[in-house]
Amino acid sequence: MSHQSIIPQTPLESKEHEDHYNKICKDYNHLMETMPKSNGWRVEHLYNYNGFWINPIYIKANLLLHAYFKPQPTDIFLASFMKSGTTWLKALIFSTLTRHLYSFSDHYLHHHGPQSTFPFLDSECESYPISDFTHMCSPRLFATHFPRTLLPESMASCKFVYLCREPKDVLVSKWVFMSKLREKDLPPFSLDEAFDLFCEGVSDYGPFWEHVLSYWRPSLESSEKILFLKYEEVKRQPEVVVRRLATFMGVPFTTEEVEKGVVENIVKLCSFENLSNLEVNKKGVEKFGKVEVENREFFRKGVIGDWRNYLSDEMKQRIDGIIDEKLKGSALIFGA
Ligand code: PAP
Repeated sequence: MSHQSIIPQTPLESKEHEDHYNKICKDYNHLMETMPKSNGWRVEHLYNYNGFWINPIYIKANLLLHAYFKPQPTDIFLASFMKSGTTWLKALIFSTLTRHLYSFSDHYLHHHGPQSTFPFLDSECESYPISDFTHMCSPRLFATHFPRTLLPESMASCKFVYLCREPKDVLVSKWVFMSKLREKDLPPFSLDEAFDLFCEGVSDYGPFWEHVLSYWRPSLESSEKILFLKYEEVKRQPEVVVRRLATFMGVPFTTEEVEKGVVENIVKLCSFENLSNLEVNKKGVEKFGKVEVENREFFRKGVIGDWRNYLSDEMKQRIDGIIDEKLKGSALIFGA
């Protein structure tokens, strides 16, 4: 599917609004004609937008986000590279923050997919007018896959939880997911092709290493604003991570809560085994802009190291070499 130029669809409130929106449309159309493009994973092409490979829908969303989204200092963002465990972290963050509102025997997450717990900002900004999100209680929670450098500077006062994951597991998870959602009129997408593109940095929101570094570097300077997490550490020590999350979000667990097992209950509620077996996550569907995704697609295996079932030794050597080189000097490392 090739991209289409955007023209205003909605009657706009005033001449000033109309001019502003028309300018954004013009900028978008100009970008689409000038940006380098490469093969896409789900859609035909990704475009290199300020150093990152982005689906055209989200380039437009990014322009609208910059123009209209008004962050509040109390907002908390869950930022992640795709397929790093966003679904899991959404469930953990939501159930930690709302722990006084739901009982663990009849919880919101028993009836709703984790992706529905708070808005995915990138999709929310897909079309004009975007919501002002003023109906949301404070602190408002949002998820995004945009790298830090593609987000407005005005978000600097907000808190970010950043989640990343071992890149070979990300690659495999992303290839399986995108192959399923791939537009039907496109040819099949082989793992070899996905692998080569990933190594060149070309996958939605890539290069992987630039994305991770865009949050890693500022997290070193302001750990009170950016909590940098790895999927593997959440897997190994979920209770420790949930307690860190609560403290970071300004709602630390009390001794009484810890003694009553609230942390363990949250971890159990959000475990892969529990969530993936719920009816809502076997049969339910979530809408992201115009794209519908079955909840079960967000739960595949949920393990560390599944790349071993897909990548050869040679592929491992190549991708590890690239990641080592790109992250050199950053002190950021991923386990094998
Ligand atoms: P997204 O980028 O489309 O939002 P995201 O949720 O970040 O996807 O990643 C999905 C991965 O998290 C899947 O990994 P896999 O393909 O290697 O299996 C999915 O299985 C895994 N996942 C989802 N929920 C959980 C969970 N509760 N615990 C551990 N892993 C999980």
